[in-house]
Amino acid sequence: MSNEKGNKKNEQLDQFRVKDEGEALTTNQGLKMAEDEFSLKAGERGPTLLEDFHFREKMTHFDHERIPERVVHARGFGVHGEFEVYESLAPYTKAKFLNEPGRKTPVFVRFSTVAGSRGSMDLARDVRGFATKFYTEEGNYDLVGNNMPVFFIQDGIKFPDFIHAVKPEPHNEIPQAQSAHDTFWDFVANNQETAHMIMWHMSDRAIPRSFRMMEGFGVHTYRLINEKGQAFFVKFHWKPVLGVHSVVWDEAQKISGKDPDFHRRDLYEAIENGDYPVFELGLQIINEEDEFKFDFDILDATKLWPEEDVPVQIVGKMTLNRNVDNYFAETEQVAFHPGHVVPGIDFSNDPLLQTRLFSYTDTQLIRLGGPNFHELPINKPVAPFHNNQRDGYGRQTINTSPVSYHKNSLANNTPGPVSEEEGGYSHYQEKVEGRKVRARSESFKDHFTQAILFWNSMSSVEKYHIINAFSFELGKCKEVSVREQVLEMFSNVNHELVSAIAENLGLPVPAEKEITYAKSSPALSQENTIKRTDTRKVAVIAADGYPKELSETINELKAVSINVEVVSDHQGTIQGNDNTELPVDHTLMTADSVLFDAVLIASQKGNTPLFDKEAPYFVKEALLHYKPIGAIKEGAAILESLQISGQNGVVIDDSKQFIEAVRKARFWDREGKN
Ligand code: HDD
Repeated sequence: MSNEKGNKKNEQLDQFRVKDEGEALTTNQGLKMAEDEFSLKAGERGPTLLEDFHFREKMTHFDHERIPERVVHARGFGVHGEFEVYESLAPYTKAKFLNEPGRKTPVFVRFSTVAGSRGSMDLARDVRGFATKFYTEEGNYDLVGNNMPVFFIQDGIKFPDFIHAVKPEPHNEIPQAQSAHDTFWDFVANNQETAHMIMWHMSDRAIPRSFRMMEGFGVHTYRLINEKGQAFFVKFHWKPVLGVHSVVWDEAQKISGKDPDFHRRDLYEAIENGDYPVFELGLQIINEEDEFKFDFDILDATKLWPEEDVPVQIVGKMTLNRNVDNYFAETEQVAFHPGHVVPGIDFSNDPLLQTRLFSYTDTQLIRLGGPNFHELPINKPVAPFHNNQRDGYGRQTINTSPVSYHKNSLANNTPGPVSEEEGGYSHYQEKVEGRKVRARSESFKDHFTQAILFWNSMSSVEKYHIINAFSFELGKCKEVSVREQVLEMFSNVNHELVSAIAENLGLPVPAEKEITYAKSSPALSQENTIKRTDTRKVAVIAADGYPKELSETINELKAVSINVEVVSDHQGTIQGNDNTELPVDHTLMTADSVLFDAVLIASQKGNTPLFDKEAPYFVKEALLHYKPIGAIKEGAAILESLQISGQNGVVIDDSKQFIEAVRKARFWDREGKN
């Protein structure tokens, strides 16, 4: 855990931290209590008395311990960190935290899924929220994004409809944290602006390997404003230095049972181990005069800006380096809002963004119980705040002045607005004119071109996964009409895609449409991502009597920052044939192949039947999930018995090659061989 000095947010939080260990038990009034196990009764066997203030206080507090979960993104995990720019971005923005290299701005990041409840599993097929709060000297700036660069709808007035459709169906509250049901797909087919986002949602991006291995996107077009008042359209990106990686769907479903906390555990452990996740901030910038130069409308949140056309400039980095002290106080009570901006950052007219600017404060009012949620320690800016807002539930600030209005003479007209030069926020004076209408802009009406772009950009393995994801999801829909409508809709994207899904569903293939759009964007394919060994997790399966080469191999793996965990048939330690000892992290009962990136097997037999039964199964499952498999000495006998020794990514007695296989992560050419 990093406890940086000079981190203003951390210092501020310190004023609120309380250590209870070693202290006497008191009531909330500070009264020490002599008894906490028994309620106050009239006689030892008599009824409990109303007089028992201690019981009443304890029980009342407990009865009120829960707050409503977030209406979306209820399941999440937050961590602290810091952000710095590499070079001043003054040519684009006057935001101070983006102007000073070397200045470290404290951040709090909450990752989440969208549809599931607070206790749902991490590995749902879903979009991941990626919300960052920068505690800047000029006030809090929130970049509330996702791990996909586009969205399901174009106008936020449809957000309640969309969320109703994806959440568990209202009559029976089934299914939890899944889009594989009728109402979701009925919404999709009848709101075809969803087409592009659905391609992302059916892709591997919806089942990340780790929060540390996914991109983040601000999604909307925002504006940057520099000191001279010039404006630039901007899209924000977070690029993980570990690359973008996913699990496979079968694995995701199994992880959901074996470890529903897989993603939060992964992030928590990485930070505790000092493997701080790093994301680089990227900007795509379009000059104001180029607003109409593209074959899509840059205000449409269902469109991305292909990186090959508008390059992503890497401008800074964020390091996540501290876990929270208390989940509820920090992660549950943190309140993000795309409308929390600082001078130099402004909005565009994207109608999805515009509606979000209303929703976020509104939702905190019910979730956090009133208008003073900005005073909660996690939400409190490090910049001082002064205004004439007063009172309300849970007010903590003690405003001492009798004057709580503006304008005034009694306090010399303070607190009062300050000029832009003095840091006052002033909205970008965009010229707008038009009639009041409820309508979709003509320029928002192409729903399929970028869905095609996405499909064209996928590798054949990624395409195969998309076909399977559609087939799974639609296969779970009961209404044939819904399945048919979706097939018809996606025949606008690709014929091969819908033909394969139709075949899996046993439905007629929709008539082939003429599709001429042939562009692709290599940046969209995960095949082209960074591949590294750092923090990849290898299960070493070994038993007493393991070969002497194992210790050496483990050292080699650790030298390239691979995390090694020993899995055996009993807890405690195991002894090698060279009399070395290894502590056991898991047994074959408590660990499972889906929780690791690769397997290294060093023994053929254990002391218990558990080894004979589970070790080959462990290896076989890793094989079916295309993962690297290594064997040392007699461990190879297990590979022989499974008849897999010749396959790609299966390495015997060669630690260098095994490390290379771990770096590569998956061996897709095994498809159809096992
Ligand atoms: Fe939203 C939460 C991201 C569209 C209304 N949203 C929420 C969170 C993330 C996003 C990451 C969780 C924040 C946290 O961790 O506490 N939302 C997005 C993105 C969108 C988007 C990237 C499209 C580009 N959202 C969106 C629309 C609306 C909302 C169109 C409504 C008009 N979102 C909400 C909300 C939530 C929320 C109801 C629920 C909890 C919260 O705000 O604090 O206000």
